[in-house]
Amino acid sequence: MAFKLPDLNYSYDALEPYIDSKTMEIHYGKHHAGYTSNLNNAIQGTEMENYSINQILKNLDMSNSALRNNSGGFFNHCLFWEIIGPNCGGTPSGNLLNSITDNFDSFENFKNLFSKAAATRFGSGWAWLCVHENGKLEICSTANQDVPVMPGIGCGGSPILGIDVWEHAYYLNYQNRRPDYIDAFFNVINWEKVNDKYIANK
Ligand code: MN3
Repeated sequence: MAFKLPDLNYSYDALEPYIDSKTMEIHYGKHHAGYTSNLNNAIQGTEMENYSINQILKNLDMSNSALRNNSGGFFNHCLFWEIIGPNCGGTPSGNLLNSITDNFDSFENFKNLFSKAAATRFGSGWAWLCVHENGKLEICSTANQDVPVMPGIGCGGSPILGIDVWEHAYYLNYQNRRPDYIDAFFNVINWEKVNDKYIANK
């Protein structure tokens, strides 16, 4: 069963001015579509054709670079489109806010730490907020399309929030100003979705 590019639940221009329409069009329609078809090519004719994306990631042979890059690229972007949206931003509430306060002292401090992880990831990659099974939250970053749940990544738990810091995610609008893009990203985070993921994975 082949993986499919998931529907985007908002229009390309819905996240303006924070994420511009052209970036959305290329990022979703070209980059994510490319990871999806390359993932399907990488698993074709193998037993992984019947695996879920989570099974593929958790059992990954890290030396298989085509599968590593494209299973990660597929999964990471699925999560990314889900946890951002129009009329979002602000601060989390409920269980997630309590947990962020417990783990990082305050939302502001969490925001600083997460932004720093995203700003200091050298080259291409992602910064993450992950939850462990005991409810503990962790901020980390990964290179390229690596996912925290891949074997031996050393960045634990399940990702519930991620920011794509590949240049393709921001360069048209922000050029080399990655910190401005990171600031803007906080205006499109769908905290309700992140809270749902927190509850489902802790
Ligand atoms: Mn991307």
